[in-house]
Amino acid sequence: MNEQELKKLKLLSANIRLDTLKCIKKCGYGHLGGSLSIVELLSVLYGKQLRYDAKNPQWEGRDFVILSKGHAGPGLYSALANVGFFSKDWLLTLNEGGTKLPSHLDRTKTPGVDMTAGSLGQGTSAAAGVAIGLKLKKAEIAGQARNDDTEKIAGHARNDDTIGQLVYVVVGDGELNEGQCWEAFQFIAHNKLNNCIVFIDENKKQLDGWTKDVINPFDIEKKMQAFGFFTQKVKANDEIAIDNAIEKCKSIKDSAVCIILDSIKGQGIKYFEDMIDNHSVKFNTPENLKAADEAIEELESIINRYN
Ligand SMILES: Cc1ncc(C[n+]2csc(CCOP(=O)(O)OP(=O)(O)O)c2C)c(N)n1
Repeated sequence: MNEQELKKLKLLSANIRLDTLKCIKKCGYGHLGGSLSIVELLSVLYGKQLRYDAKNPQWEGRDFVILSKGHAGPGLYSALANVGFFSKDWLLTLNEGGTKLPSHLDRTKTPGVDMTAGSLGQGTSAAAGVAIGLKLKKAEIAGQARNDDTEKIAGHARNDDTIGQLVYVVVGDGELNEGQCWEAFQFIAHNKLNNCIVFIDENKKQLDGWTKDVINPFDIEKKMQAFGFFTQKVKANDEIAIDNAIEKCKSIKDSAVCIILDSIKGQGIKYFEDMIDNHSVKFNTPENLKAADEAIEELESIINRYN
């Protein structure tokens, strides 16, 4: 990645972080911690890696983004608004009656949202389905599909070494408590769905506290390896590392791929990183409001410096 590209991604990260904070503050409460921990990932996806057309969100040739931890909607909305899917004014209607931006994702309401999510775990199965569907479609286009023999089609797709449309699925570490995740991972690994990049946002916390204290996922990377995934672990605030890891995934032909994001809940804003209970943050105390205003000021000055 050259300096110009990195600057563009840093600027996008700062804007996504700023807008996430602003819209949750305006709403009065919301899932700040888990939205902030994926800001740099969203920046690399929407600023560099993804194929999309913001003016035609349903474009058939697009890559799919499935934010399985659907409560992090405000982060995704801020990314979508920053790359032109809809006006930034919409962000200030977060979770209001009649809004197009509900706190949890709804693909029937928001342009650019590919999967309705909020009930944890389900996005992993949807991602597996979309990924194998894309493989089958490609095999069909290539003329190798036989409608009467899906086994054969899947077998062929497995050996396919060209990378076309991709599925990017983002899963929380607390979300791994859902058995459905592991069922879907098995399917993705068994079918060697290398067109589905599984991101696990390991921010070490979930709703009720530390993930290890609620239901310990133990060593997530080792578990994904044991399930048959090619894995990489990267710092979640490092756009270059995330980008390189995605590039590496794209070169893997013969197995499923997973990137574990070593992240901090509340990432990028010290006050919210340090807040013990930062899953859903309420902006109803002078301390939280002051911290938000200071962070907004700081992010705006970072953005001005980049511009
Ligand atoms: C099936 C299901 N069970 C419980 C919940 C309640 N819930 C919402 S968020 C959350 C914690 C998720 O933790 P994690 O995936 O680590 O998200 P992050 O920390 O990144 O916000 C829980 C248990 C839910 N949304 N869906």
